[in-house]
Amino acid sequence: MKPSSPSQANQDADDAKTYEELYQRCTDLVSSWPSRPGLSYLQLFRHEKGWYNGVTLLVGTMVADELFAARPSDIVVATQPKSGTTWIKALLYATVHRREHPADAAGDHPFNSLGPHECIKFLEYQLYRADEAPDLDALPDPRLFATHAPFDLLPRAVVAAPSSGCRVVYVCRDPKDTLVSLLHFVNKYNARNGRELVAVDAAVGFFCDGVSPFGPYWEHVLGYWRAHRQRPERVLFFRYEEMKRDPAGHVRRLAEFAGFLFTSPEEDGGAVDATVRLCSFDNMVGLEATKGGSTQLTTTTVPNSAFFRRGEVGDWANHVSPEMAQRIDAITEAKFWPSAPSLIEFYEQVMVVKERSNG
Ligand code: PPS
Repeated sequence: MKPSSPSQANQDADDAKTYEELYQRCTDLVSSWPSRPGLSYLQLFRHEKGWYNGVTLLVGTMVADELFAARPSDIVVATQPKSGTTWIKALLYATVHRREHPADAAGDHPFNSLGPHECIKFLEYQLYRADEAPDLDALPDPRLFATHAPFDLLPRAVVAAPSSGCRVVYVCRDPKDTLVSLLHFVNKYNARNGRELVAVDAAVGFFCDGVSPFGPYWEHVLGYWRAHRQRPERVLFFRYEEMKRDPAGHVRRLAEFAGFLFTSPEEDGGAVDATVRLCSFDNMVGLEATKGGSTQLTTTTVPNSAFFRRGEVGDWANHVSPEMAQRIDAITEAKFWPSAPSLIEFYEQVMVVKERSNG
């Protein structure tokens, strides 16, 4: 049987002598693993924990696992696609770098020329690429990284905390809004490239079967939730909906977690609110870097504007039928209830299944 386990594959790759050789060995392995279409414009490849869209991201994850050397000051943003990645990257970058780049410095802020995905890069999409090994040693502390990988596929050096000391910030979002956001993103790509669009019922089917990028959705959330419960000082766990409700509170928690607490003079001077405003959907969407810039993600050049659509809670109701929503909510309840009742309690506020079964 062909291997579909990154850890097993990494054992095979251990004797690779150069970066190129390691990358090629992982590519050869992943290319032989089972694949199928799913909620992506790329073929999805099966690994022991779920599905990855395209060979390159899985290879990048495996190579990062082999080579990434964590520092205690590192902070890694972890999310599933379309859960609030762009927003949390902006908030973290703006918070950590506020001394050299004050949030209210209008035209001078790096966000005017760089999108959040260029300020905090993905390990698997942008850093561990085919062409050359990234030179991460040269980066000053604190280094900020991002990943969409499930917790179990994080680089071993990240999971090795507390010896590495590295911290993780996770954001999750109502699966229905995550799915709808992803569907729009995929279909925008399909439209740009003259491909057939994915219908919403097919998208729901893929999502519920777990055949979505870095899916299944529920296992991804649960992996980070368990890690957060075990080591809250190492894994911060945010919900997109709560960030929308209280962005300032989340900026303060983020700052404290990252070791960049806002001082009293900063609080009095409105630095928290300035950070919230700078990173708000309405502000970011109007920046030149968003309107005219793009980000290279593996081999795809993505216009930065594609990372912004509506930025609302509950937009799913405009796209997903009540029956489809009920199907997703029933899975959420079944998956989260045994090990994460407080997560289900939270998501019950945005679920239709309870209301229907009560009514
Ligand atoms: S990606 O491709 O994984 O990085 O996408 P991600 O950033 O996780 O998700 C994109 C959705 O997040 C919304 N968004 C925001 N919401 C609130 N505030 C800010 N600043 C913000 N920036 C992006 C974006 O509009 C996508 O959600 P939808 O529902 O599609 O609008």
